[in-house]
Formats: sequence, structure tokens, C-alpha cells
Amino acid sequence: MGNAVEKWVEEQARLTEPDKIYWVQGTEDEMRRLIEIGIKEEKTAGHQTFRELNPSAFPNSYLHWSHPNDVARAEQLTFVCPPTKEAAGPNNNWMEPEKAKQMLYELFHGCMHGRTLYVIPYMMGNPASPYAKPCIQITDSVYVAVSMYIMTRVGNETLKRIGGSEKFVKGLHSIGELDPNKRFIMHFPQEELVMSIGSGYGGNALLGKKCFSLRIASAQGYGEGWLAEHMIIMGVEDPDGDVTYFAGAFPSACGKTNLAMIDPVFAGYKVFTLGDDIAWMNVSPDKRLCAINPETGMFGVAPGTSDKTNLNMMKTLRAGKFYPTLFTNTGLITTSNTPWWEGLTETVPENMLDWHGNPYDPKSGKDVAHPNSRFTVSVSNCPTLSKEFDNPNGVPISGILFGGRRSDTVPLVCESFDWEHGVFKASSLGSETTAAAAGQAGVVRRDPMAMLPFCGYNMADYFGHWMEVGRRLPDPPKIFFVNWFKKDAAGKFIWPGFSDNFRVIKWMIDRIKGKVSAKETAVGFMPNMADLNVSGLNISKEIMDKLFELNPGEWSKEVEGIEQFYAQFGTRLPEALKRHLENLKKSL
Ligand code: OXD
Ligand code: MN
Repeated sequence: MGNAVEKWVEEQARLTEPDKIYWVQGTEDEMRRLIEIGIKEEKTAGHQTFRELNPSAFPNSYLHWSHPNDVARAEQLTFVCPPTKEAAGPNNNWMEPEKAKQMLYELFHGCMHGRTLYVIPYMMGNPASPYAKPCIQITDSVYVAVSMYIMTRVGNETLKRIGGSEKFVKGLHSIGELDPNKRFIMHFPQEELVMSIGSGYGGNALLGKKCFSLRIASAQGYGEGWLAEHMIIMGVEDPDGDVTYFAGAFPSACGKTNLAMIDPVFAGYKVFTLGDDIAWMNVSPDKRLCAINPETGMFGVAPGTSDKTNLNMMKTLRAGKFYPTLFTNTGLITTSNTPWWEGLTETVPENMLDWHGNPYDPKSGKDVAHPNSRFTVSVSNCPTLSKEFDNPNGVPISGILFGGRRSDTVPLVCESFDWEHGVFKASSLGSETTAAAAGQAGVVRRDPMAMLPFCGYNMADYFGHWMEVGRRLPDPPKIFFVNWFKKDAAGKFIWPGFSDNFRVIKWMIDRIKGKVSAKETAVGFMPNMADLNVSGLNISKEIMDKLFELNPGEWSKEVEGIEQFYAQFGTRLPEALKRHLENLKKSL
């Protein structure tokens, strides 16, 4: 009988009955071999594991076309299964854990016939960090194996770290039959176990990402006193030479990746990227909130990314150094053998295949790339990567941003009165849905801390935990709320967004450094217009007013929405949040 890892792998192999078992080492040669296997895999229904792209334009890059029914996170098929429904809370699908496992055992039984079972030992976080966690993922997909290699620290270091211990995070994944009726992503926080079948899509299948680093890790953090968040991490150096670190939460497909590597429009400022999706934040021994990004790659939304909107990302994608870069469900320009997606260039090129692999007819009005088409790329290719990226202790956060996609109601920027008020505002954050999750896009849903699909326990307890963490910080970060997405009556965005968002970041730095005062309003502090530098922008006084308008009709609807959302938590909702809601109602 071997150690706990070997034993667990043997059990899973007995269940899934693969033809072969392969232990991934994480070497460059091995990745080449796995990519070769993916290139040779049979193409079915437009599905293609890997196709090499033009190396002179996109070196070491591969196109992946998924099964057309497998293109986004499947929230209705995602379950969090602690022993009781109350522990999962009203925000999660729940099933009694033993019942869930019985169902899964039947689906997993024999699911790897004719396939190879890949065992992937990986670390979330730098192994030298006290905050890092060792994990093992099993998968029968080479696309997933190569993606894990880009997104996490894969290799034997993890096995050494686990040693004789039984403590490691377990993820069992199979693409199964890619049948949406037999697709489940199920989490067992008590056992630090994820079982996922029927999908190869990143958010459902790269179990180190949403499944472990958010859902399971948030539950671990609740028990251990830290926060696992859906956040970017970035540092901004100002002309004084000081670096201010921010963490920022936005729902999926609201521009986190662009913000994490924003071009700082003003001379004398520099932006350093640490993460674009996940932050683990601990209270350090000197009582600061310190953040690490447990990942090593970026799995970003392709449409809308271009030299104009995010030049740093385009440089990252063209770097193709040591790690491969993957493009998933983009179109392909056949004459140049390069990927294309909506927004990459102003003119739509000729001679394209769409993301189904069919010749693209420009008159069809259809998408070339799927709206949730993605790239998977190593942070090591990113020209703005912070030299603190690997710092085992993380970076001290001075400002936290929360944002959503709102056509109205929410002003461009606003600062909470204090930590608790910030938790109240973040707990009631709303955002219009996007293509990152299956379902209707464009409807407002409450998405507290941008964690609605990712919180691995009862959200009422999660809000209480946020307040508790704040009480342990003598000088907590300032909390800001932004909305880059306000629209006019004709449905046009009224704020230019992208790099001009840096103007708002600069105001935040000035607030953090105590350089500027602010106006107190019913919803928080807002900038004195003289302090928000909009020079060079062609933006009228009326538009500025609209960006900061607090419309009573819109806000009474907002309060109603918050009340409705809070109602589902019953008496479990922290009293402080009810008090803040009452205060908001009065002051409006
Ligand atoms: C993601 C998401 O892929 O949030 O990061 O959906
Ligand atoms: Mn995300």
C-alpha cells in the first residue's frame, strides 16, 4: 500500500477504468508530447483538441474548438455539498453528500474506457508560501492537462510537499460523454474534494480555479480566518515612487483582465500585474491584509481584446515563450492561420472559419468567435508582471475595488464610509449577466463581492466573515465601488472605459494617500470634480453629472432589489447589514 496520494489515485482508477495511467511531471518535453497527442486526436462535430497556429504571429500557440454545447460555466449543474443545506446557503445548489456521491459514482463508473487517466500534482500558490496549498487533479482530457500546466504550478514539488500526509485537495475530472444531461460539478468542502464530469470548459474542468481556489478555498478561509476572492491584484507606482496595491472584484466578463494590466494614461505612473481572477487574502503577522494570486496563468475573455483596448494582453498573447498559449472557441483566419475574434481588428477579415470550424459567411450576422471564447496564457509572458508575483508573503492591499456592469443607478466611483459600510455595499452588489455563464445575458442579478457563483458556503456567514476579518485590521484597506458601464438613453456607454479607467484609479490613490477630500453622499464618498482628472477626454459637464447622478427612482428600485435579495438569508443575515440598509433608505 503506497502513500495517501497513490491510494486515492488507485481508487479513482478502479472507478473510472482507464486504459492507461500517466503521472504528469510538468516538464517542457512532456507538454510537447501532450500537445502532440491533442493535435492527433480525432475531430468530431467541429470539436478539435489542438491545432497549431502560425508561429511567426503567435508562437507556441494552439487553437481549441470545444464541443458546441460546452462553452461556459454551468451554474445550474454546479453543487456545493456540505452536510446540511443551511451550510451551503440559498445561493448554492445542494444535495445530500452521500446521495450526490452515489449519483456521481454511477456516472464516473467506467467513464475512462479507452482513455488515459492523467494524474496532475499541482500547487496553488508558490510552494514557498505559507498560504500555498497542494492539490491533485485527475483528468482524462489533454486540453485540461495542458491548461493546468499553464494555470498552476504543476510538478513533483507538490508530491514532496504532501509527503506522507493525507492532506491535499482532490479533484476528479472526466469529460464523460460531454452530455449536458450527465454534467455535474460537485464540491465536498468537508473532504476538500471536487468531482466534475461532462464538461471540458475551463471553469468546470480546471479544478484548481473556480472549484478549488474559490469554492473550496472560501470555505477553508471561513474556518481558518482568511478570504478567497474573485479578484485581480495589481500594484500602481506613482510619481513619488510609492507602490499602492489594489485587489478588485468584478463578475465574470466585466473587464478584470483588462484592469489588471491597464495602461496608466498619466506620465510617471506604472502598473504591475499580479493576478487577473483570484486573490487569497490573509491577515499578515503585522496585521495587514496581504494578497497572493494562487494561479500562474490567465484564462481571459477574447472578444473585445485588441491592441487598442489592451495592448499588454496582446503582447502577452504574442510572446509565446516557455509555456504554450491556448485559444479556445475563437475563429480562425485560414490564410494566415491566426485566431480572430470580434473586436480584434476593426475590419472583419476574409477567409475565416467560425468557432464551429465552418467557413464564415459575413452576411450571416453570426459570431465568428463564441462570445465567451477564451485565451489561456502564462503570466510569465505578461510584460507588466510584478516582481512581487512570487513573493511568498503576498503584497499588502491598500484599496479594494468592487464593480459591476450597470447601465444605470450606480455612479462611476464611490468610496465606502468605512470597512463595514463597504461590506454592506459589496454584499448588495448587482451586475448585468454575461456570456461567461450559460443562461440569459443582460439581466441584473445581485452578485455579492462578485462571488455569487463561487462562494462555497452560506453567503450570510460569508458577509459576517468579511466583517470579522475587517475587525482584525487596525488600518483596513479603503473600499471603492466603480461602474464603467453606465449608458445613455440610446444604449451607448457614456464613460470611455479601458485605459481611461486609470483616471479613477488615480483618484483612489490620492484618497488612500490622503491627498484629496471627497463629497459625502447617501451612498458614500464621491470625488470633488476638480480631483478627477479628465483632461484630454471629450466629455461634457452633462455627461459627468450623469456619471455621478443618484437618481431617486433608480435608487428606490435598487433598495427594493437589495431587500428582496437579503430576505432569503432570514435571521442568518448579520444585523449590521440590515442596519446599513435602513440607513441607506433613510438618507435617500
Ligand atoms: C472566469 C469566470 O473564467 O469568472 O474567470 O467565469
Ligand atoms: Mn473569473
